[in-house]
Amino acid sequence: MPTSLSDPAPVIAQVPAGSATHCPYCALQCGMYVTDGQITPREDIPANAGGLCQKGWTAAELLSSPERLTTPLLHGRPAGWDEALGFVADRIGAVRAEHGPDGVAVFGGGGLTNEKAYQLGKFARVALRTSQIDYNGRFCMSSAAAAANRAFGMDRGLPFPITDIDRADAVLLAGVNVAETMPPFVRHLSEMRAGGGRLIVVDPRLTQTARRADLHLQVTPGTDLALALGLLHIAVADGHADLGYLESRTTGFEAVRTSVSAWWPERVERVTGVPVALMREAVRILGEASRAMVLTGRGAEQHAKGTDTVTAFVNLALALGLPGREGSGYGCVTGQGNGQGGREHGQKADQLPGYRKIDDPAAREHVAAVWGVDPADLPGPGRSAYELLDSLGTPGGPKALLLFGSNPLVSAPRAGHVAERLAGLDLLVVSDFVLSETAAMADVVLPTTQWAEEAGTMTNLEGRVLLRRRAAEPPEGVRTDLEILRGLADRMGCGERFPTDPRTVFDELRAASAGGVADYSGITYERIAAETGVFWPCPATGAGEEPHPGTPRPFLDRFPTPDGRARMIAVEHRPPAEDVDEEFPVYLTSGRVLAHYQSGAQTRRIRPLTQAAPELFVELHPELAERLGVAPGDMVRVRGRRGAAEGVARVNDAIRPDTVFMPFHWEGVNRLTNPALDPVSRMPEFKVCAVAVERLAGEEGVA
Ligand SMILES: Nc1nc2c(c(=O)[nH]1)N[C@H]1C(S)=C(S)[C@@H](COP(=O)(O)OP(=O)(O)OC[C@H]3O[C@@H](n4cnc5c(=O)[nH]c(N)nc54)[C@H](O)[C@@H]3O)O[C@H]1N2
Ligand SMILES: Nc1nc2c(c(=O)[nH]1)N[C@H]1C(S)=C(S)[C@@H](COP(=O)(O)OP(=O)(O)OC[C@H]3O[C@@H](n4cnc5c(=O)[nH]c(N)nc54)[C@H](O)[C@@H]3O)O[C@H]1N2
Ligand code: SF4
Ligand SMILES: [Mo]
Repeated sequence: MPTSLSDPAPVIAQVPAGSATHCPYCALQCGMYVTDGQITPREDIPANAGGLCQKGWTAAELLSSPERLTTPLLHGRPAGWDEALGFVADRIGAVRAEHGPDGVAVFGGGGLTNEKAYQLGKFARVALRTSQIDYNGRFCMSSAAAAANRAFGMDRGLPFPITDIDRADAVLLAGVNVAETMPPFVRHLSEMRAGGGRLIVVDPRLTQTARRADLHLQVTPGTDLALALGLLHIAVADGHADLGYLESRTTGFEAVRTSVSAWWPERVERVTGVPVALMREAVRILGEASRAMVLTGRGAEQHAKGTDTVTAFVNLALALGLPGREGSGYGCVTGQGNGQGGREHGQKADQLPGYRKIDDPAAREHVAAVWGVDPADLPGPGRSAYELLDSLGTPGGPKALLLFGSNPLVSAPRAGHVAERLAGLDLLVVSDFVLSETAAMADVVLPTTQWAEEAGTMTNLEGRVLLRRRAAEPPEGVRTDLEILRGLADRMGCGERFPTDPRTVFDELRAASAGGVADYSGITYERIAAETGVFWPCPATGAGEEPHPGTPRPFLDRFPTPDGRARMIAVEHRPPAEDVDEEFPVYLTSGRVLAHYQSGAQTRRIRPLTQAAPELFVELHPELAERLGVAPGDMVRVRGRRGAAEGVARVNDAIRPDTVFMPFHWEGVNRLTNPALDPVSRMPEFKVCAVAVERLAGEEGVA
């Protein structure tokens, strides 16, 4: 009898057995086959249609890497599973006895499959009964999510298939560098441009993406909100507002129109550094297009005003009549592999599965019934990611932390402080397949399986639910995250509530999500395999009824708000939380390079990738370099109010002279970044802080 995916059910066996899966990294979730450790791209997945980036091509190297963890570590020494899990359960028991259930915290990740993210949220609420759970998506998607929920009543990254981009007449990308962050995405933009479409890129740097654009708006870091207000001002003044659409599909336009009236173009140029003529041209291109898209990424979102910035771009899209029109719309370019699904099924501090709110009595009742517990026993909302990390080991804060799928020592803002907080814990437990910087600090490290060694579903940037199959044998000694959670639950007396078979967990997730905003109840592993993915919402239908087809474009007829209309909300620009001054005269911004992924825990262990991008660098403009006496290749120190980091100088005129850029794939930049939080989304201000840059004496480079 087939019982699990390692022993697949008949429909799945029609697909080349066990080898069709998806990339371990970003939200494009490129389809690939993994056969005997060799990777080949899949043609049938529209996002990549046969393409992969360098990270995807080399992803299998980590499966057999000597740096792979294959045995639990207890205070740094190898231990058996029984000893390690027994130790963790005992310590959790002791912390709970002394500090109550909120003494134990959980931190998850947007790279976890839907099944793991769901199980982690359930484990926190049912086994630990703690309110203290959040995840790294708070550093990634939360501002765009908050703005989309506010405007549309639903947060689905792209509310349309990615192939809609191919046929657009105009696309505006605000703070997105897909040429490095999702290379196969560029094909969709190229297709669009080949058909006569125009590309507008807003970025303080002339990135590889901006080089492909018709217009590059080289904005000052932290001023996108002013820019979006200015673009809307021009759109209204020049008669591009779609009044019929605004009347029938939105509310709030009048207040928004009034609020942008003071953002005349010359004022916006002074704040943003973007010339008036370029703004007018951008609006003309968008306004005259019959199919246009406004897309935001982390460059516009990772700010203490990210939610309002995205709201301003959404307002622009709404004024032009784009969202809910086929071939047009607003979208956020989601980041992590399961950045979308990871934010729907309950690893967020304020959330229950199906994108339900944890403080909604009806949601609590529904999910408690699926979990077989009393709704009154479910904890309430907890702290957001940075606030959680900041509270660790403090009076009133958690004393133990279980971490699955994140490396906050490298990736959290004000990382020096986060390191102190982690060091102050009574118990730090990390599940990982490599010894990340954070795992190296842990009391207990639990070695887990990697993407190709386990099954599960991932929801890509389009809201398309995909199936990862088990395509390789895991090394002896490792366990899946689901097995790890089960092992702990067993020792806490509730093991039977935590099955380890991904399909069983998915079936429970479907029931828990039924009736929620992100309804997966009509999606099955078989359907995903047969249809190359299913778009949520996809509610289950009754016996004998046609299955629900899934929802590629959820806003065509109405928005999922109480009155069916999109809500336009007036927002105001304000400066960054930390602006430049005499002591710290340069803006620091941060982001990604093609060869590395996130904190680098995975990609810094893959040789072709470290050869392509070997070290931390600081990108600066020739004018700034000259003023500082810095030559290409010199070591420079970047200093700010919270710490300092050193890197190799890269001098080029692709960046603004008032700004330096550093990638965050190595420890460093986050010692400098500002944990000022967005008041709505609790997203930290990764993309702008004030620094001083100096050449390190005696470290002369070669020009
Ligand atoms: N190679 C690679 N690809 C990845 C990842 C990775 O780590 N490496 N991570 C994945 C994840 S989780 C995510 S979230 C996505 C992120 O994907 P992107 O959002 O494309 O990535 P970033 O490089 O963080 O930021 C994009 C751009 O924002 C610009 N920027 C900086 N400050 C500002 C500003 O104030 N305004 C504007 N308009 N732009 C600004 C930067 O110069 C940068 O070019 O990538 C995914 N793909
Ligand atoms: N300065 C600056 N900082 C940033 C950003 C920025 O633009 N600038 N971007 C932010 C963004 S958008 C993000 S998404 C975060 C990401 O930053 P992190 O949260 O640190 O993400 P990763 O580096 O992907 O960490 C994932 C860790 O979990 C492990 N892992 C991967 N898959 C699994 C799994 O299935 N199970 C388990 N148990 N472990 C797994 C990996 O080996 C790795 O050690 O960084 C944020 N930090
Ligand atoms: S673009 Fe993203 S999903 Fe595709 S191969 Fe590269 S890292 Fe993997
Ligand atoms: Mo992200």
